[in-house]
Amino acid sequence: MIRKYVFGKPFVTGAVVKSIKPEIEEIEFLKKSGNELSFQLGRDDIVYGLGQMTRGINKRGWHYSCYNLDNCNHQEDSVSLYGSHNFLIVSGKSCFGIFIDFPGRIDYDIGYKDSSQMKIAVCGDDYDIYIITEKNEREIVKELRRLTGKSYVAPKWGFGYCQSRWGYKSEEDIRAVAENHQKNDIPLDSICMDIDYMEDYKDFTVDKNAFPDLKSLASDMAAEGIHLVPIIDAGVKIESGYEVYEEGVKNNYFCKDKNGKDFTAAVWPGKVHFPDFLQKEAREWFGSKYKPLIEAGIDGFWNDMNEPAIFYTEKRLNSVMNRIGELSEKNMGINEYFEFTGLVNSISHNSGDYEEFFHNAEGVAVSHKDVHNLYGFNMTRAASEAFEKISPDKKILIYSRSSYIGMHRYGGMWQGDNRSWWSHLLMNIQMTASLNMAGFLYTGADTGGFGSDTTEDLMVRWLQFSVFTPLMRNHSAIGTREQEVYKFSNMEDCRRIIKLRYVLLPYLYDTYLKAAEEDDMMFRPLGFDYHDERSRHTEDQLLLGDEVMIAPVYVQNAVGKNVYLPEEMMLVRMKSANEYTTEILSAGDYFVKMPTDELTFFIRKGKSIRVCEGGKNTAELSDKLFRIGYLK
Ligand code: MIG
Repeated sequence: MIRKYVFGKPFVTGAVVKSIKPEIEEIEFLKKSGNELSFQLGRDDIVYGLGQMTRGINKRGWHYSCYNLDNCNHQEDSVSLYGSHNFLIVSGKSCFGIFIDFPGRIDYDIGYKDSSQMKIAVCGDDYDIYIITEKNEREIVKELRRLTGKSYVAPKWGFGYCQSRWGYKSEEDIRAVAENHQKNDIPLDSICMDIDYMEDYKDFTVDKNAFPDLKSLASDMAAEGIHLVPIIDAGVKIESGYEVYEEGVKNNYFCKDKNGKDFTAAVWPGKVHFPDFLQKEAREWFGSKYKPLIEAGIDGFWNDMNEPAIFYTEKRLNSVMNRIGELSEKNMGINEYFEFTGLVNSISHNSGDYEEFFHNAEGVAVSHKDVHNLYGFNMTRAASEAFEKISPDKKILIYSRSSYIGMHRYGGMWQGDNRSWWSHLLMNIQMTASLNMAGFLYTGADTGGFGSDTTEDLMVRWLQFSVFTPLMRNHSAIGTREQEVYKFSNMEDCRRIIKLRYVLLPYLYDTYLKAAEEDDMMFRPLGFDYHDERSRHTEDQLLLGDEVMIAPVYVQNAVGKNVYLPEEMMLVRMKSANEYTTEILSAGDYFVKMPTDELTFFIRKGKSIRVCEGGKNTAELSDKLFRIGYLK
């Protein structure tokens, strides 16, 4: 059951698809005072949720802020990431879900200042609160999905292995990736094209020197079963004569500054304007720009920098420069030195810049600050709605960096700029469960880690987790150690795991489709199905569908890990479709050896999964299907 409570005059975010009559009674469960909601946490209560966020599956013991942020240095103490998913489930004596539909900032203190108190501060007066009560956590999630709509369904090839790197500079680089996969017998379904393919980082352009004939490249790749997936950034370069810029200016499709002029910020292309994705016309216009690429044979995209990320604005840069000028005239003492570094660091991703521009929401000027969390959502909506028209018969793959609840209807998301850290592998595991709660089924993190240098064992361990997630993409940042798996001495182990992805694909894709159809989750915390204390507090094992439990290794040099089995399960060790062993283990604790050259997972009591013999890509999957698990 869902109850809706309306405060003030909420902005229509587009998160919700079902209209519900608001209650007039006092809000249930939570105490409201001004715009702060509080809840007394019981000793054993778990607080699930917040989608894309740092920390564990249980969000207790820290504070968070849902305000989309490009934070490529995020770690344990970060409080904001790329998306905002204001959905929590309190599970304990009472069990209920809360969804706050508000496009500005919301701060959460979940037992941080006082371990027995949860406090939610909405930074505004106008919002909807939905309280969901159902018989268990999984049903609460389903009810949220019925409220916010069906999850986007990615094409099957989006489940293939993807190789990506920021720094593939030319057609030759792309062809080399394809060839190396072929030569080394490593399956591959797609290659991402990062910003380097564009001419001067201009959206919807292709650098003619580096990529003289994108159409032939795409068709050569297609012949090998490989899809190209170019990136599109939010900011449109200011350059006279550049069509996208000219049209945007002419039609008032860009966000405006305080004086009604097109707002300028600097991102990769240099000075840019931001399309006003809150305007329907601007969405239709921007969406139509994907068409030539689709006509050239492209059928997948990733939308980046759409928080939107801002490297600097002229105004802030000038004021910082002036102050630095003043400081540099003196002989800088230690205090001035710290002021100086602080000033420099304040230039990028400064949320103060969000007060400087405005959207035209159906004729009303709205400060970006108040609707900030809707930007990436609407960029992806623009693309997704356009794809329905441009390519009604063929599903286009789309995933975004920034998001808000409701965007799950239009596309998937990747988990942003992580690092090649073991802690980020664990975070990836935990975040996958939380994202599923918020409706984001098509998701995955940069396998191997984006920033920092990866290691061979981190890569194979990460693959051992990503092998289960919808997006399985090896992506890394320019300047870091190259991490295409064929560059590693442990290529054979990596190849084995990637091949197993294709073996598992019938099961994975079916499970995903079923979750999308039934408004369900693909990945769940153990506590959703098992209610014993150990299960409820397990942070590093997940349930996949109704059949599988996974327990990935995320510690360097580990030979295995402690695994908790809430009930009898079958331990499966797989090296390939033809080489695997199974062993039935009764409920309890085990140290399970997990070598890097096999995939280790568990099949739940009485269940089985349908797999195949694999293939070099999703189009050429073997039709020899067989079952693993409890077979009668
Ligand atoms: O400021 O396009 O998250 O995946 O490789 C960095 C370059 C911009 C951020 C994305 C990342 C991508 C990178 N982009």
